[in-house]
Amino acid sequence: MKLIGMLDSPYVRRVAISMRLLGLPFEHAAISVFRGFDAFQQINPVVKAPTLICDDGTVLMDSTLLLQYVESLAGRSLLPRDSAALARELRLIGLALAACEKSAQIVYERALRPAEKRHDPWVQRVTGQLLAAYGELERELASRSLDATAQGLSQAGITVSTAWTFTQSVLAAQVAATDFPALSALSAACEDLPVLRAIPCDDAVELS
Ligand SMILES: N[C@@H](CCC(=O)N[C@@H](CS)C(=O)NCC(=O)O)C(=O)O
Repeated sequence: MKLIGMLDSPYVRRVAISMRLLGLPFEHAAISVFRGFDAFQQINPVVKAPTLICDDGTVLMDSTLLLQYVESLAGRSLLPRDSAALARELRLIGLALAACEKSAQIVYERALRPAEKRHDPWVQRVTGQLLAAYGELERELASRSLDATAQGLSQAGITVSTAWTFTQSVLAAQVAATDFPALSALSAACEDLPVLRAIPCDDAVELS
């Protein structure tokens, strides 16, 4: 299998970390959806990261679908079986993925749209949604955090911490870490685990 996409993408990173945890070997190509658009297009005409090339050549996209596929290969899941625990994890993952999406929209708005064409009400709306997603996560985690040990790390822990690290790397001024102490603490604990340290939020890293 080959995972395409750069590790500064929280979507790519959550899949790479999960595959390592599931014990699934894979090749990695750190191709940018922007600087490497043409090369990416040769692999996946839709140019979405992450893209996974399966061993039979099938090309998959969307991190959640990739996780569904790799978990079926591994024969086990990083999500809990118990339905109440599952609902909580899925809520946290949904909030974290929304935060990733809103962070990326703000980054794209700044990096790709000429300043004179920016629509401030849109940026305000997206920023409000981003802060709402992290506000909900903070509230949830302050009342009950997640297991951040190597043995207990689940998909929610992976996705929440990779989302938070991504947002802090690109929008630290808009999302002040001091306003989100429970999220910051959980993320710091997860980022300190060997599997996350080995797969950093860094566009220069290509996994071997
Ligand atoms: N829902 C998707 C989102 C993936 C996504 O938006 N990835 C970004 C890179 S961080 C991308 O492909 N951007 C290029 C584009 O959308 O044109 C997932 O979970 O994989």
